[in-house]
Amino acid sequence: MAKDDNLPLFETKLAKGRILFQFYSLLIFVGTCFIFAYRLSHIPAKGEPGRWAWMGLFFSELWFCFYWFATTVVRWNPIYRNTFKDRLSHRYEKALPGVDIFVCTADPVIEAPVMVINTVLSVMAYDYPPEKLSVYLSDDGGSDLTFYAMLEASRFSKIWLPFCKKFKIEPRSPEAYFRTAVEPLGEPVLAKEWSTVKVLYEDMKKRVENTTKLGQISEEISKEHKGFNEWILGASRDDHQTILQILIDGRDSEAVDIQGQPLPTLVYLAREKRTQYHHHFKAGAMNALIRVSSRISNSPIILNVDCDMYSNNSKSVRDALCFFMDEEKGNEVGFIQFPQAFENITKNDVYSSSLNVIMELELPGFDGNGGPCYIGTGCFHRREILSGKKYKKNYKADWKRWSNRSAEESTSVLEETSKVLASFSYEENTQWGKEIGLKYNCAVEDVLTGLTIQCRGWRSIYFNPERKGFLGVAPTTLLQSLVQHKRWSEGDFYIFASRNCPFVLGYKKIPLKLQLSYCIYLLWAPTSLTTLYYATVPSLCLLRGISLFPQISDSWVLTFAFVIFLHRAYSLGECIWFGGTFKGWWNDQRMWLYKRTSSYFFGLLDYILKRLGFTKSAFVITTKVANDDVSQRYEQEVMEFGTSSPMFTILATLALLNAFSFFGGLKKLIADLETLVWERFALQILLCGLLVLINLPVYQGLFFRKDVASLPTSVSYQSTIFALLVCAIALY
Ligand SMILES: *[C@@H]1O[C@H](CO)[C@@H](O)[C@H](O)[C@H]1NC(C)=O
Ligand SMILES: *[C@@H]1O[C@H](CO)[C@@H](O)[C@H](O)[C@H]1NC(C)=O
Ligand SMILES: CC(=O)N[C@H]1CO[C@H](CO)[C@@H](O)[C@@H]1O
Repeated sequence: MAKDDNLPLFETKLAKGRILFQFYSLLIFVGTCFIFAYRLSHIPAKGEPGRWAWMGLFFSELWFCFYWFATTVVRWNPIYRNTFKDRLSHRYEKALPGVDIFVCTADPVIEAPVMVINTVLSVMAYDYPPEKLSVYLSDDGGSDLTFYAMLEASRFSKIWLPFCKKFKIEPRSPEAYFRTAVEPLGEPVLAKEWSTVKVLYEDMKKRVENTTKLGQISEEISKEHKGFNEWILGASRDDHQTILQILIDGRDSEAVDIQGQPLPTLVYLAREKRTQYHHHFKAGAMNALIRVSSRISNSPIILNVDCDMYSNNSKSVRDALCFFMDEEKGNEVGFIQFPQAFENITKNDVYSSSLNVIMELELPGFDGNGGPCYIGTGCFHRREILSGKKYKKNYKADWKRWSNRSAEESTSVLEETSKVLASFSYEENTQWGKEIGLKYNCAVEDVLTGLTIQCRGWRSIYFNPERKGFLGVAPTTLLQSLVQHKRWSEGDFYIFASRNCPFVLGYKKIPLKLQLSYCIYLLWAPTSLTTLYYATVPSLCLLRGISLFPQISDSWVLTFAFVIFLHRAYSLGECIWFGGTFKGWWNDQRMWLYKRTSSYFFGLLDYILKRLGFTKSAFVITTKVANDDVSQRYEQEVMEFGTSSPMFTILATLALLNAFSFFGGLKKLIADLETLVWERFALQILLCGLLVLINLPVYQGLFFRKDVASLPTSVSYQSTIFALLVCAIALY
């Protein structure tokens, strides 16, 4: 036995510079105490104007302080992980477990089939024994176009996989690879094969795109595979029988690539859908996949990725196994979450969609507090935990006893017997969606499912390698970004306000610091109210002539200045540290405000309306394809409005309201140079001015831009009227 046989398969490191952060937190804490002391000792007397506004402000500050406390708990103790893949393969190469990979897509128009198969090909090409890999595509769009693309992918994989392995290329999504790779002219062998494969890929892409554009399968193509018959029988998007096709059966001795090596199993699934039944969106699709795969391959490890997230690192499976198979700590690990990273981020990240601080700092912080949440994609699970298994001391994974399939069972028999598992009736009156599988009836089923798993005693691990494991496409318009956050905030608040609240569900099951950590996302929605308050009331009071902050000559002003300055300076530092720019930070501040005043506010409204029984939940997928104009504006970092949406009306109203108040305040200042207006209102004018500054793109969109992506005139009218109305009410 070699002596490294006892060494762990992964290591954990503490973040550096925690002392500095702790010192900073202490300063903020003391500063905030002073602010509260000021608020309490200076409450306007009964009958004086502004008493209620003052109380509201005090309450908002209390709330912000609590929220800040939760974000500090998250940042207190971030940890970082590192794996030793060489030790893994040295010890376990022959005994590696099977891995099932789920890719979910929901709409052939929004999620282009070419993108979907690129993701599928990238995960088929993992550096892992192919006979142990099975890739499942769940197509909730139930589209023959996607099926056709998968058929093409299954053929192309026979060339692509050996090519990847022979030349060890990265990344293994053909589109991403050929987009960035330079032709290897120096190496004749590679160069020849390289251009052949490239041409073959481009041809296939053309065929898939042509068919997608046409919107239907030609008769010639439909003769190529028996699977197309399912659509001839009449399958529409929301009403069809289960369609299950095993495109490559890894057990089949003929399923080999052009070099005679085995291929991963590849399965296409469109679960049964009937218009009269609720199908539970992605959670329903995942649960159908869990059942179907348990019949076909039943691997002990499941990876799930969204269809726009290709694998950027062919070793990610091995990374994940280093955690699961570690002899000492591996057995308590339930799931391993990789970060969500994007390749479409522009330099200054206008919509703040890189989620950098969340991925680089907050989730490592969760890990330090007991384990990251599950974020729905790029996550490896143990199959058992998805069937509701509780962690027990001395649990030991058995990586062998898995396959349910008898040796002589043919592919078509297997297809038939697996189909029932994806049918509707199968779930009726069972625990699926409740105790087993992913949870239903929540817009962020992933977070809820992850929390439940943690409460069953399993540890989760966050693994964020330098080279990202998965790369996706970030929202490229303002509305997409706002709508996405609306759904998240609504679902998150739903969890908080239900019996699944971390403080209730997790009581004595997960550490208190982890329960608190969850709050920073679960409480997004209510944070909208205090933000709205802070963004309107001080400005309106300025207009009205009510002072809410200390005079500039008063020493109390120092505490406000100190806390605000330090807090923002820290945030700027954090942003720059994780690879941002100053402008990127400024954009992030704007998006912080916009998300809180529109997305989270509407998320809260939606939650309340749903509770009162008014609206049904609808899962809105954010578009992953953009037309050329939109992409161009995105690349130039010009803010995209273009349509009228209540969210834009709110944003524009707030922007105008602050502009009016700001100019009203200035007017007072100039008219009354004697009477110390500046003295009394300095902080309010400053706050209002900052809000105006941050809203510059909105004024541009309202008045100065003429392109199609400016704010529509209807929004301009509405917001102007609303803003004037509110100002008038405040004045009289
Ligand atoms: C795709 O369609 C174009 C015209 O729409 C045609 O010229 C081209 O040959 C088609 N390509 C393939 C691969 O079918
Ligand atoms: C993706 O992988 C490539 C190498 O294949 C690497 O150069 C690149 O940095 C990776 N991207 C990210 C965001 O990590
Ligand atoms: C949807 C979208 O905008 N996709 C773009 C992502 O970024 C790549 C490279 O920067 C573009 O080629 C895509 O069009």
